[in-house]
Amino acid sequence: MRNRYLRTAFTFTVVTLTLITLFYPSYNNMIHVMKDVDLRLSRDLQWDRAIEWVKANTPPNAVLMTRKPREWAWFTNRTCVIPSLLETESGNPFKDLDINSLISSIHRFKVNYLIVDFLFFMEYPKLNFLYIDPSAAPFDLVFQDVWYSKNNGKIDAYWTYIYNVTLAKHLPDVGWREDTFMDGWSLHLDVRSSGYNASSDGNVYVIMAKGFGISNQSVSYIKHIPTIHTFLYKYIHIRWKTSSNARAYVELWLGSSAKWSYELGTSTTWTESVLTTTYSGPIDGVALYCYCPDNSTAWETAHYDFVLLSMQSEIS
Ligand SMILES: [Ca+2]
Repeated sequence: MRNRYLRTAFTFTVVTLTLITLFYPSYNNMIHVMKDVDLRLSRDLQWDRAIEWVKANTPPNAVLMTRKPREWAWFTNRTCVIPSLLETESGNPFKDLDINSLISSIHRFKVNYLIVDFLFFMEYPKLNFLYIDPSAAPFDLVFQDVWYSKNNGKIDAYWTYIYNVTLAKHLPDVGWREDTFMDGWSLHLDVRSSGYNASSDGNVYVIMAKGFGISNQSVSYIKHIPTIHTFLYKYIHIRWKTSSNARAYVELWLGSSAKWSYELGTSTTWTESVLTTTYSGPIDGVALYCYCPDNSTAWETAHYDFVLLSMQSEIS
């Protein structure tokens, strides 16, 4: 019995050792290849410090969005997704990707961090402002790093930016409902009226204008807001009414230029409108109008109950 046991143990040991001896070189070789790839990619693309930052500063369940999801998943142990269009006319799912589709996929895949590097800059032409000018991005820049490379005496800079895109999912509405209508409005435009005024009772903002005598004239007031981006704030909710000869207008401004204007029209009863902005970019002001298409000389009015810029088509 004992003899048979020993024989079995011996055979087992010999077989195991033989297997290890046979396969260890290729296992060992694989490990070296993988380590090589690991180091080489990491160094070539200059992500080293960005990778360390992700590992040290993001929770293990954070979702990253990057042009190289496999490599970033390998290096950081985080879930990674690629920004890409599902359908595209040009056949290139990267070339046509704009900020609106990027934000949709950020929401869809519950992304927390967006990695923008030189490769991202090259492959997403409609998003290259995220590389060129991070201050224009609608996200929080949480990390940046630069690496310089000397090519034929010329020095090139390669940046890696990491944006926290979580905040973009929970932005509060911007605008005016009640007493926030009271202050900060200033006369913006007065075209040939003989009188104008704007006031708020803490609930409704009223713009009055009279005595144009010629058609298509207007009075408007503007209020400045912190810079926001209409590709995030896509919708304008507005409750308004006018006198029978006036029309209501709303405009979005950046600095001293109007970026988008919309004619609400005439309504002598309160009307709620949800507008979708077609301009995509930053704004820092909203102008409200009392526009008079007729040559009436009577007082005309435009009333605004609320004006809210929002990410959603429903007011939250
Ligand atoms: Ca109100």
